[in-house]
Amino acid sequence: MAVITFGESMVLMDPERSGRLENVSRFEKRIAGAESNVSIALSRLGHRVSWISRLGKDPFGLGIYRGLRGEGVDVSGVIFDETRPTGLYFKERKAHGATGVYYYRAGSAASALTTADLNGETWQGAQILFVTGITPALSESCREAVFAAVDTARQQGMTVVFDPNYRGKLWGGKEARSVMRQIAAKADVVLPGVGEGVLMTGSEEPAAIAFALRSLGAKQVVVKLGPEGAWYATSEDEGKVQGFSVQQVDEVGAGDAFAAGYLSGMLDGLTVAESVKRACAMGALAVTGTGDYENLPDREELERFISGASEETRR
Ligand code: KDG
Repeated sequence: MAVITFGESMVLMDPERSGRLENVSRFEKRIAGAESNVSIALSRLGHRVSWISRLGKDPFGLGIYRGLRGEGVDVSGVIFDETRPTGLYFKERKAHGATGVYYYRAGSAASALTTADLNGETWQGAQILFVTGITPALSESCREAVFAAVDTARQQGMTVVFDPNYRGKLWGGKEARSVMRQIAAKADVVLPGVGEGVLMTGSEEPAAIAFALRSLGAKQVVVKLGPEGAWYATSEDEGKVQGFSVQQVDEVGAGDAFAAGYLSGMLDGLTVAESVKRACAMGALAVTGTGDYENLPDREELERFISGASEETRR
């Protein structure tokens, strides 16, 4: 496998229309989860990726398992939990365009994930470990698993990529800040949004956030700026990459698509700036449709999108 990742996936109940959730009665059942979104995005781009998790032994867990397998993601490390359910969450599409989320995931199968479930000893040959700041917020055993996985990956010479993915509904800012800083210090690449950067470093400017995270130990930092693009910093180079302009439908999943674009660039040996451009293109495509990953491209579509957008800029 090129990439190993693990975390919780849930059934997403996606409202058929916008408006307050108490007045919405029809939902479409989908699959959601930051790490599985990244896995699907990578698989569609032709990379080999393994997603590890615990799912409830229920129809929702089975649906997620089959959905990911159908997308070409390796799910051989997934464990079905006989006693705990698959997590669930509802989206609310607010009239003014923002998206609200309501979780039903406390005590879920994935929250019982342990270090032993990851089988880190089988990762030899993999290039990248991708972890998010959602997993350490789920439970003590999940938090331990993240730190153990990062240590194992480092020992095996893998590149550790960390997306802080702060979820205020799962834990408080103070605790999150401390844990995320510890993970960032051990990561090779950190991919925060500006808000997460502020939380983790206290700095507000992208360049200052990147500098602070690099001072902690991260080698590359890419600060996501939404439609504006992203700011990147490494020991050799720093700069801004312009984003792509699209009609936004649903912003959820954009960060995961961005991460996948960046990982894909790394795996293909692109420069940091080129990888950031690919990441921005993936993020832009993700927001053009509803669902976390449904709108994500295959490689040909992605290349067409990037070159089409550059054509337009030149005209
Ligand atoms: O990035 C999108 C994810 O946040 C969403 O799919 C659900 O993983 C999720 C979470 O925990 O918020």
